[in-house]
Amino acid sequence: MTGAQILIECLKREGVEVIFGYPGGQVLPIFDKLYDAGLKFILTRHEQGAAHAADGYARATGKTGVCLATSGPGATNLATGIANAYMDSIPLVAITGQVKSFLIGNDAFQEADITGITRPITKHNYLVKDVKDLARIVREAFYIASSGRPGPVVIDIPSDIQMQDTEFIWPETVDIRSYKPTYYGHPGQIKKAAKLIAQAKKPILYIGGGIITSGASFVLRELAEKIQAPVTWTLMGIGAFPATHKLSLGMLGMHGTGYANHAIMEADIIIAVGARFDDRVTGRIDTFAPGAKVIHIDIDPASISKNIKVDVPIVGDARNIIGELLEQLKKAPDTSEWLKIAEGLKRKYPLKYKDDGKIKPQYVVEQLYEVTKGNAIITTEVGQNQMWAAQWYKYDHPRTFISSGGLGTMGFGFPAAMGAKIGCPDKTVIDIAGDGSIQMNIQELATCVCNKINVKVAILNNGYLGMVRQWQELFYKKRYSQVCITSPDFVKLAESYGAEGIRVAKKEDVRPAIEKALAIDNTVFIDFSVEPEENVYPMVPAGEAINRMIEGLA
Ligand SMILES: Cc1ncc(C[n+]2csc(CCOP(=O)(O)OP(=O)(O)O)c2C)c(N)n1
Repeated sequence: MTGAQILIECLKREGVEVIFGYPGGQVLPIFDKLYDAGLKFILTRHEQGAAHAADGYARATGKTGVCLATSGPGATNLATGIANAYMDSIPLVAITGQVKSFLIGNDAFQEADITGITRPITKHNYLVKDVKDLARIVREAFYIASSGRPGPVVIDIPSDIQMQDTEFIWPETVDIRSYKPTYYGHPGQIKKAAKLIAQAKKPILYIGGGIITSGASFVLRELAEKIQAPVTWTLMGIGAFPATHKLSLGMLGMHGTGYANHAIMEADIIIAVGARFDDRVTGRIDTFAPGAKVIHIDIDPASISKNIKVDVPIVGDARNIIGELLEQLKKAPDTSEWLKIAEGLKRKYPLKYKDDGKIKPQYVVEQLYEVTKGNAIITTEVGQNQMWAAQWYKYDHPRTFISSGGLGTMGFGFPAAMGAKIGCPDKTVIDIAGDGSIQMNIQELATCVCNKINVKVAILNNGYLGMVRQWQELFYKKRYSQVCITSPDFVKLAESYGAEGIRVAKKEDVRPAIEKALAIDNTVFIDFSVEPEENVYPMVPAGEAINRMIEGLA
């Protein structure tokens, strides 16, 4: 078989259902074999769109996403998407073409050192130097991408190697000497944690994306109910615990709920699972949860005690460890007083906005929740839209909130929605977008229409790069520098691509427009003219303690 044939055979054996990508000179042999390979291929309109779509597919399904691009500019266009997946620990295999082996290093046409460029933003990467290694490399790439703490893996394949012949040998097993993720926690540490929890008076569960990755939502819920501890989560942890559950405290951090931020500061034990104490969560580190002992469960040993000193570190898979912990926990703590305090905080610091008859972005998100009854997959762009989507839609299931957490990539939500819809065709998929972000990958409208990918885009159109404007308002004396952004006529633009557009300028039209959009069997842009200077509250100023929030409302 040729290298290209081997690649495709390997992808099939890995169970790949769909590849997102874009052709070019250095991947012609692969595209030639794809012609009749029977694999679903989605031709995006930009390689960045392909990477984000593969990422969205992976987040929605739990499977590994695959994207493919040519060398040089094709590969560098993937780089943002690869970094995005890396920051959020998303399993992704990115395949790139490379110039012919003997031209590497010669500044050949469309040569870019993509393994060099992506080294800091991949879990691992490969430059294939011998066609005989290809099958093993593909197998390893999928294994590395999806095991342990998942992440993106790049396979860079020179075009001459794609054409060379060799015998195809499928490696039945993968054995990488230097890579052995730990899945089971240390029994002694688990025992210690169980003991601490049993003595707790004010325990709190602080959970992140790791719960979703490990499929631990169900056992986590069991643990929370058993120890009657309130649960708060990071942006990446949204959906890991039901937002409508009575123990839920919502998201914490910079734009988290007031009650979560106050509660964690009062806790005596923090049980952190699959979360990494990001600065957006802890605020000023030296003031964070002063009275709490910290139990940290994470599959990545490098995450433990990186930002916060941990009392009981447990390395391994969240689902296994929580299961063990449940067995060890003989006696549940009495938290009735603590839950009363948490309830009091909920009453004292509710999420709120001023309803003055204009279209408030929060109201739009609430209506999206009401109309979809919480059953949609929501993707987001980045900025205020993202925070409102996190705050005002209630997520009860894992993999229903898809957002760029670590990198904060504008232009992520729309292609990610495409990928999510391909992975979950029976679900309603809605991208909650800003007027700035949507313009970063708006060309994927063509991909949606051409492939009949029915996603909805709810544009919270405030005429600004809203989140940056908010910072300029609050911290730069309203000196609005380069944040007023013009947009095309989104309705006409959608129509010109063969999609549909709806403009909403009055509050009473919000709900009917959403209902109408959902009934249309096509991609729809709904352009909501929202209050231009609405802010996201509460807000913890950067570098402040997380219970020192700007409330924003009288
Ligand atoms: C690719 C990229 N460039 C710049 C930024 C910095 N940034 C963060 S939020 C934001 C404004 C987003 O504006 P918009 O999409 O209109 O959303 P809004 O905040 O108004 O909801 C910008 C420019 C970013 N996150 N990503």
